[in-house]
Amino acid sequence: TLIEPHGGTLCELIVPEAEREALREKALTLPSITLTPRQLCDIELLLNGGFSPLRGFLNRADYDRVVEEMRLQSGILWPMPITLDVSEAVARTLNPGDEVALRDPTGLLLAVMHVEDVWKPDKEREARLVFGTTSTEHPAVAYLMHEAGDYYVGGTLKGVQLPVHYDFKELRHTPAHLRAEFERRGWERIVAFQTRNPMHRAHKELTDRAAEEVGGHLLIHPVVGMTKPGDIDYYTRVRCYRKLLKYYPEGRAMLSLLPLAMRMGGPREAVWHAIIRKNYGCTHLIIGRDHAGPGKDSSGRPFYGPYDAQELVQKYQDELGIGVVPFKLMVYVPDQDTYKPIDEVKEGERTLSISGTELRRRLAEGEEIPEWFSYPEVVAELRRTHPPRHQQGFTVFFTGLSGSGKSTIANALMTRLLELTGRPVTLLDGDVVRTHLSKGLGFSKEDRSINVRRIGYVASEITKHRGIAICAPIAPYEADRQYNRQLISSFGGYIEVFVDTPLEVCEQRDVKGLYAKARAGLIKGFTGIDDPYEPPSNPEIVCRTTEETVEQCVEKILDYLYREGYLKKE
Ligand code: PPS
Repeated sequence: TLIEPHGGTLCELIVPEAEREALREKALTLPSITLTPRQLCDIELLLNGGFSPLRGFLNRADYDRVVEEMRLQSGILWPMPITLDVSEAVARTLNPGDEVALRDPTGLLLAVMHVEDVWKPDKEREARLVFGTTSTEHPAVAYLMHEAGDYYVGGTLKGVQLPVHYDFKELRHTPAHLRAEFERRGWERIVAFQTRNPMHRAHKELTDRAAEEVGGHLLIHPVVGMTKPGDIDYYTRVRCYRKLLKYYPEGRAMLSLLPLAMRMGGPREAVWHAIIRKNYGCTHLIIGRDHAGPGKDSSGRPFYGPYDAQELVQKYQDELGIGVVPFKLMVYVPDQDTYKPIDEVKEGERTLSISGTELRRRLAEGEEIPEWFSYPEVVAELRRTHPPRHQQGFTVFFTGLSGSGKSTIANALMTRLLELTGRPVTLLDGDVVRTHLSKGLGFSKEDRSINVRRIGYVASEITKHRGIAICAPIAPYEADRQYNRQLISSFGGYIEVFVDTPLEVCEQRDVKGLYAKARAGLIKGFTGIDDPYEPPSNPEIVCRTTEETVEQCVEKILDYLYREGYLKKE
């Protein structure tokens, strides 16, 4: 017999087949809310019973007690507010007693909600009590303050269907499915491993030890809903987990994907994870160092203590009914070719470890990743989506006044790259862009901003596809350049080149005669004359065309690309 769900019954909220058609029909007459990515994750676990005993998004009284005491009105332990946030405009159209259709972004009906409360929450209080901080450096607090609507709608759900997934279908299970699978396999003691990162040998050793400790089987239960911004995408991770799975003894481990939207809420989140795993039929949960923590703030201070999560779950262990398997950090002991929890390492014993940052660096530089650290098949999967720099795309983004020499250097750089690499290169020059991409836009602040961000978007796509983009607009505003930098850097290299030619020189050159016209008042809002140019605050390269020739500028940029590894000498 398997462990009881939290609260005693598995609350699957999909109505019986016979009622679904009527519900769909009725929904046509109801107002609709289109769910956000995070709400889609939440509703999946509400509907499939992963969030048992919840029967919908929290109403006001449940919300208040969860925030303050980690309990539902019924007294049952529940640590995380699961709320449906909406804008003030939407909130104004809803009243207690109403019904509202909840849909995915394609319009597909997932559930009908019976509205119990509509209210404006005290977000600051929620942040402080639930996450222990009001700092928006905490991702959940940032979400709460900047992304979530200002009103909450609470009420029970009648589910029509689960959100649709087309990927990894055979690895997605509802709690009922997973429970049935455990029974089929005859598994009774099952320890779950929660993760949002790729797994390497340390994790393999740790999970093996955990399964031995509980005398049972292992469920690798990675989060594929929403994790911490900047994490490795789940497609890559799941391919890695699959490769790793082969290394467990036959019949010991199983992989299932959890469509959870994490909050990075540390201790409270750990209690939540325990409840979810219990609903999925697990008897134990591994809780490691800094479980579900968001890391450190910008001053280097961690949001939670390293073992706060373990302690909180252990405190409620009896009430939760699911066991905690606490784990210390695992380190490699090369002299014995084995992994050990750090507290079992003897004095003077040599240990090795590779941090996430160091791993990323090695991937980027195409450096060796030792076999003691990971398995060759896992590393191969990581390298597929994280190739060394010379196989990544990059963008060289020129900025400078009209007539500063951007286009000339950009064109010269393009021909040199074509000569050297044989790779596809796209030049997004100001004039080309304004003809093909931004026709109709003028030179107001808003239009320039749209123009520059459009260029950034196209460059980011080229970079994502591992090509080379060269951009050469004036790009007079720092905010737009920073926006592009952030966007493009998430896909590959971003190299900003400030063509720092003094206004007097540009004006003197006046290749197109535009400065003369601007001075004469024939062109209004000309950059440098009566419209601002904000010099870049952190360009990778500065070209001074009054001191350097075009060729020198180009060689300087090429040197940089070789030095940083974006180009490789054949
Ligand atoms: S921006 O600010 O980045 O959107 O500008 P960009 O797309 O690079 O376009 C600049 C070219 O347009 C011509 N032009 C003007 N420039 C600046 N201010 C005003 N008001 C203006 N009106 C027309 C000018 O020739 C710029 O080309 P370059 O190649 O920079 O000289």
